[in-house]
Amino acid sequence: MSLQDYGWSSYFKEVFKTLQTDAHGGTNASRGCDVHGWANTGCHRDDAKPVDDERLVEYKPAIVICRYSNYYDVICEYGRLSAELSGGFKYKAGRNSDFPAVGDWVLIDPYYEEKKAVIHELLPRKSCFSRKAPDGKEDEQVIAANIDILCIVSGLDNNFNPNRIERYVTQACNSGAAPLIILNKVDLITSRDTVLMELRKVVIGVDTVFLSTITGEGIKELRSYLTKGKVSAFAGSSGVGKSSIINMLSDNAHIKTENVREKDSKGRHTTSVRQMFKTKDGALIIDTPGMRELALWSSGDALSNGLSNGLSNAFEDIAELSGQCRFADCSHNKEPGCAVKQALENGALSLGRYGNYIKLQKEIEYLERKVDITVSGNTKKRWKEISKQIRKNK
Ligand SMILES: Nc1nc2c(ncn2[C@@H]2O[C@H](COP(=O)(O)OP(=O)(O)OP(=O)(O)O)[C@@H](O)[C@H]2O)c(=O)[nH]1
Ligand SMILES: [Mg+2]
Ligand SMILES: [Zn+2]
Repeated sequence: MSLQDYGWSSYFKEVFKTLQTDAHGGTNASRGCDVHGWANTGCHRDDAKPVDDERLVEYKPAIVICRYSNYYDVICEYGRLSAELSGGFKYKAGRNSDFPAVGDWVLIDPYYEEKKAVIHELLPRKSCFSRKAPDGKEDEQVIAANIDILCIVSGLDNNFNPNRIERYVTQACNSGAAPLIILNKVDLITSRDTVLMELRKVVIGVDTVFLSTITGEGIKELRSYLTKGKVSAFAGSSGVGKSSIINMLSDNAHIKTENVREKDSKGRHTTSVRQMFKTKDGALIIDTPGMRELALWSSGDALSNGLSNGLSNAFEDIAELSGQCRFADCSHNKEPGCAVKQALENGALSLGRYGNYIKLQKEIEYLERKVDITVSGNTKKRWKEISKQIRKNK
């Protein structure tokens, strides 16, 4: 089992390495600074606690693929284990968002023979799709972590509501995931133009796929977005067909689906757990329970800023060399007078490390582009206002 298949990227690898190095030989001072400073590596858990346990070096990274109320299913390099939180973890965690969500990378102490594990740490998130907790408390509920794409599913029966879609798009942009609109049950309508016209009044510039799990239309187009190693979450109201779509995309998903109520096309909240599956192309897809409402939640920090800082921190050597490049905005690729390339040539910098840096830089640029997604002027303005308001209220 390869962790890369589950999205274990250079970003997580670097964070994990830093943690281990610090736990192994770091002084208390450096541990306090680096491990405390999750924010420097792009995490919005600005008060994340340092790792006390010297056994950290023995812990293994694992991804959470299913969250039940008291335990988690995780995948590590040796396969699937059933995991519980350590006492220390529960003690340290205060807010909802401190607990692992599906898509999160955690550090576990594995007990392979019993197929069990204990979760000790949560690695900082690259992105995080949240809403305000539905129980009325001022707290965040993380729906899925580290996702690249948010598939916003809408049914073209009585469920179709462009304003609701706009809300999801807004929250996707806020979370650092690229939104993709899926208009399902296209077999039920005659005019797509009317639907698109209604949608484009509020949402512009977001890719949209017409789909039907009955005729199979649009599945191929949808697959073209869900490529190997990419993580996407399917969200929307109950009964729109999220689980039906996932059943079509993944051979090992056999999720229960249920008819909607005829009079208002409302679903019956059939899915109750968040769970990750794999498509045959190697993409990771998360099914989520239908949402009655999506109350916006802002994680506050500018995600891309955090990530860029994280990159310079993790690759201090390259950051230092960058200062000697001829051009201030050198991308260390083809520019003349590049100190990084020169270090590569004279062996001061290894090709592997340089490769990791470039890959990570691309990932960050991708994230930045996604955050800066082209929603219509009005939507953007309103979104900015909403985000500002939320931050003020925090
Ligand atoms: N006509 C039509 N019906 C569909 C389509 N896709 C799904 N359905 C039906 O819609 C109903 C609800 O589908 P689910 O997949 O259970 O919906 P869900 O979004 O997972 O619902 P929750 O789990 O409650 O959030 C089922 O009866 C499906 O058969 C479609 O493309 N066309
Ligand atoms: Mg479902
Ligand atoms: Zn350079």
